[in-house]
Amino acid sequence: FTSETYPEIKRDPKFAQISEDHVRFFKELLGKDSAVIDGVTKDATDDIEPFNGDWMRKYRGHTKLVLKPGSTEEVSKVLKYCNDNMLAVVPQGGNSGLVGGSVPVFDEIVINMSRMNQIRSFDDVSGTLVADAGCILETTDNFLAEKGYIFPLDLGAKGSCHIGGNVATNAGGLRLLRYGSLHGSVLGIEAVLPDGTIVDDLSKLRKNNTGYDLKQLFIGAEGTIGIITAISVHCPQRSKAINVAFFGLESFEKVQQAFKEAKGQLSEILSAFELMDRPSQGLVKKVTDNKEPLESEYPFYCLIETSGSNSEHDNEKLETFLEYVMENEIVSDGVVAQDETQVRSLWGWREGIPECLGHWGGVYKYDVSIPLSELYDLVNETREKIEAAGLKGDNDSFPVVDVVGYGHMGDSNLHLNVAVRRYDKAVEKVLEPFVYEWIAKRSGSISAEHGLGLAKKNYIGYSRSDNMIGLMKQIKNLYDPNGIMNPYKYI
Ligand code: FAD
Ligand code: 2HG
Ligand code: ZN
Repeated sequence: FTSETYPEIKRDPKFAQISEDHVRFFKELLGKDSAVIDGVTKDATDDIEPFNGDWMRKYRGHTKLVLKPGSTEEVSKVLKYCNDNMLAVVPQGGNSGLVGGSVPVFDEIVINMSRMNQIRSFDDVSGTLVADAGCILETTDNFLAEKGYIFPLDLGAKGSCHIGGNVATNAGGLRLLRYGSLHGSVLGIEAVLPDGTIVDDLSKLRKNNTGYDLKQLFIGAEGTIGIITAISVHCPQRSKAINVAFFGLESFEKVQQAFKEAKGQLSEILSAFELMDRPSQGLVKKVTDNKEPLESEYPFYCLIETSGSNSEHDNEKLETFLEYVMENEIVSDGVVAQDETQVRSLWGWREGIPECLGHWGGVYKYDVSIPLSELYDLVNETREKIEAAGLKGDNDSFPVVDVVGYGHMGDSNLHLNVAVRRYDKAVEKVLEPFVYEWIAKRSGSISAEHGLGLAKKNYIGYSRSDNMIGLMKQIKNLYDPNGIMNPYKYI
């Protein structure tokens, strides 16, 4: 999946090659040792390769220059210089993105945000946090935990992703069901446009109906119109009572019934409802060899989390719910975590899936949104097609290890993953455009939460009309007329 395997992408000759003069300018601006990793003048202060490759080891660029600005003013000077000199750039946060958006395609300069990692302010009455874009999600959430608050987003890559990267991708994660989308909880944004303009929209207000809400354009833009340097976000109170239950179920019909009952009976304390199929759990078992939570195997598993302020009240509700779903044979077996260690261990069976699936070499990933009733049909049909093509088996002569489905049931968001021993054109031919056509027929989304990046750039038309794509291009041209921001990606 390097740029060589996308023969249709050619380096745009309008972009300048990085010269020693450019490098000299950046070194003077940012300071040689802490801020510039340089392969142009051959005196790189650090290994440049981790900035060129993505988390999945699927996409690899060829940058020779990584810049780490330490302030909004520095980001502004860097971008203005790049824009004036037609140097293409890629904004990079924690580099945990799953669509190849955070690494260069050719020699674009990587602007890595890790040095901008300070909390700017926190108001413990309103719960409003203002922080630099390069703060790591987990570190930020630990800071909030001490104050009794929680970041309104959680995901498996929390230890490495940046809050700026989360906003740039409009990440969804494990508790969107409870806290909603970042489009709602982000109150303000500070960003820099390619010409160096600082967009100062770091509002702390929940209500502000004074014209266009321009910050929304940066949420989910994937670094194509500017660099987010800080965000202001509304953080909810951290719940004191957390319960986690893990169930085995006989059919996807029963999963849907369980979800309906969970919403009805647990209502305001329900904070996550996650789905895992047997093949996904089988692969986690193979990789970790941990003891599974339930004695028997089931075709489907659900993880339910409740968060509330009164453990007695929450336990009572959860017990009533459990009795109901067991008595009515909606759920076949289940376990409730008894302590914090068990909470983490149960979550491990869900959060550990992406990492375990990569164990055999590669994964074809589809992150889709479809009406709930049909959510799992896509996995069944894809598995049938892969098996019929003779591509799946237990030994090295077969490229496919397994076809699995899991995801954020509560948000109708399925992760269809095909774990492979090697990337293989025969597998790709079965998967595409089949998956995209299947989604388009149901008016679903080909990217529910990971974005488009490089991976999905050719498929946006399956989820957006020509009219919508045309409007997006107009916005791109307005904010980035020279096209230096994250080129060759989706727009
Ligand atoms: P990067 O990967 O560095 O960048 C992602 C995109 O944002 C790129 O296009 C980049 O150019 C742009 N960007 C980054 N920072 C900025 C900035 N400051 N300004 C402008 N543009 C910027 N995603 C989900 O939605 N839900 C999940 O549950 C989820 N779980 C994951 C679990 C694992 C194990 C992994 C590896 C990934 C997961 N992801 C998930 C995907 C990924 O973690 C998210 O997309 C995350 O929000 C990316 O943040 P990042 O800082 O790593 O950004
Ligand atoms: C998750 O929900 C992430 O675990 C990753 O969004 C999904 O790797 C994937 O396909
Ligand atoms: Zn996800």
